[in-house]
Parts: sequence; C-alpha cells; structure tokens
Amino acid sequence: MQEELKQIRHEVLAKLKQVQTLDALESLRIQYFGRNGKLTTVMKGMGKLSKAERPIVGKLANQIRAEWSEAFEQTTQELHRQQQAQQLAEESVDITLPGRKPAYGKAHPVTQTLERITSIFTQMGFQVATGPEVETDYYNFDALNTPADHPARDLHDTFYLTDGYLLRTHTSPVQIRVMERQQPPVRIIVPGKAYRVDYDVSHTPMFHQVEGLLVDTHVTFSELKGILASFVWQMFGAETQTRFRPHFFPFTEPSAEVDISCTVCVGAGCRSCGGTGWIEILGAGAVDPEVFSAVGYDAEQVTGFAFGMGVERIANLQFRIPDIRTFYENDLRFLQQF
Ligand code: 2NM
Repeated sequence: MQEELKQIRHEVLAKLKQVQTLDALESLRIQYFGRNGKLTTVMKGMGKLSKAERPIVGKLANQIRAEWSEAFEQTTQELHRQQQAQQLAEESVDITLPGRKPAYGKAHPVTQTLERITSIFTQMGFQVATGPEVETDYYNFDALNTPADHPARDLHDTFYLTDGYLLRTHTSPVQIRVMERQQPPVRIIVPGKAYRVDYDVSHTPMFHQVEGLLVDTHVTFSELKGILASFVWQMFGAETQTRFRPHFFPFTEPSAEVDISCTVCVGAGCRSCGGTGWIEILGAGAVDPEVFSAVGYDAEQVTGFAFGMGVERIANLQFRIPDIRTFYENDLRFLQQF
C-alpha cells in the first residue's frame, strides 16, 4: 500500500506540471482527491492493515495531501495570472489607431438652392406652405383661370393619371388650397416639385418651383417689385439689375416676366444670356379677379400679387451648369462638387 501511495504521489505531481487550464486542474483534483479519487480509494483499504503499518500509511497520506495542497494552490495562482494576462492582451484597445471617417452626405445642389430661396423669402415675412403633388384638374387649371382649351392642358404637356387626377404642372394649386381655408392677409411661399412632359438641356419632367403669394388690402405692384428686387440682390448680389417685361399668364393680370442682368457677362452679352445681357428668372403678376372669386375672396376688397420661379434654372445660374439634366443623373462625381 505504501508503494501504491508513492506511485499516486509521483503521478499526481507529474500530471500537475502538464496542466494548462483551471478546468484541467479541477479535473485532476477530482481524479485523485475527490470522493471517488484514486487516493481516497486506496485509503479505503486502511482497515486491512496491521496496527504497526497504519500510522505510517496515515502519515504518508497526510504528507501527500499537504504537498498536493501547496502545489495545487501555486498552480491555481499561476493559471489565474496567465488567464488574466491573456484576457488583458485580447481586450486591450489601441488608442493610437486613427478613427473611422464617416462618409458625409450633403444636400443635393437643387435642394441647396431651394433652401436658399425659401430662406430669403421667410426672412421677408413669408410663411412656407405645401400641398399634394397629385392634383385634380380643378386645382391645377380651373381655379387658376386656365380654360379647357388652353395648350398647357394638352396631353403632350401634362402627365394625366387615372380617375381624373394629374401630376401638378406648377405649385400654384397649393396657393388655391391656402386661400380656400384662410382669409387675407396671406403671405406665403410654396416650394416643391412640379411635373411637365418636357425633356431637353433646360427641362426635366420633374422640376422644382418656388412660388409666392401676397394678398391684402391695398397691396400694389411696387410692393411686388420691391420684394423681387430684394430677392435678386440677396440671391445674385447687390450689383444685379432687374427688369420687368410685359407677359401673359392666365392667373394674373397684368403679368410680367422678370429678367436679371446676366451674372456671367454682367450685361455685355454672352452665350449664357443669348447675347442679350439679360436672363429670365421668374414670372409674376397681379392675381386675376377670376382666381379670387374661385376661392371666395372679394376682388373689390383685396388685391394680390404672385410670382413663380424654376429652382433648377436658378441653380444653373448659381453654379453655372450648362445642362440641367446633369442634376438628375446621380453621378456622384458631379454632385460632390457642390
Ligand atoms: C407664376 C407667375 C405668375 C401664380 C399665381 C398664383 C395664384 F394662385 F395666386 F393665382 N400662384 N402663382 C403665378 C403668377 C405663378 O409662375 C411663373
């Protein structure tokens, strides 16, 4: 039996040296010193020993246990230390690594221009109004004094949908909707998308407009001129000239087209202005009494002025883009320039 114990002592200390993990260490402890461990099993045979042998074997067993205890404790600490060192190494963060740069997006150039225009008018006291892009004949044409045989209503100019609906060809139906539910004074700006069957260097089937409407007692054409001149100065610079030319719109009378002195050649005449020195940027006029009666306003009591401009056209001038279709090709090399 002493030989068996010596063998166990030898074995367990040899195996202890091989142990790599805390789990393996615990298995080893159970294998030798657990309730059914090798040492325990051998010691169950104590009863069969002679009286003389018993204390010797007991002492030997105690020695083995003491020796094991100490070695076990040491190995446990060593493995703990190793485990912690490994964990620290794995979880460490290199604070000298450069951060990841997020890919910044920004507003589309047309949106930038639209926001700029809107901001100039809101600073002059206009409120922003919006409305549906899918409209009815009534709001897009009838209420705006546009007769049934007007060329704008042609299938070749307007996108008609089913059930009498259409894509609005301008943002003016929003002005009608606002006037229907609000009494004067009205001082609004309507930025948004509009749709027309048209496609060339200066037209895309979807485009953006900003329209404005001012209705009150005693507003005059000179107020409209002042507002638009101020807009032009803020948008294109204080040196820019403004010119009103007589024109016709179904919804205004009188009507005008507004030109600015060419921002490229400053009036001398170049390709941008077709040699004239002037560039048309918006339409405007005094709201026709027919429009007022459509919304239930008394044309004897109030006067109104309206204007409208194409945002792509303004963006064209602002950024000097020769072909507006490039705004909608989604070529990032183009868009990232703005
Ligand atoms: C333009 C030009 C002239 C306009 C008129 C109206 C309304 F609803 F008051 F009658 N809204 N927008 C208008 C007038 C629009 O765009 C070139």
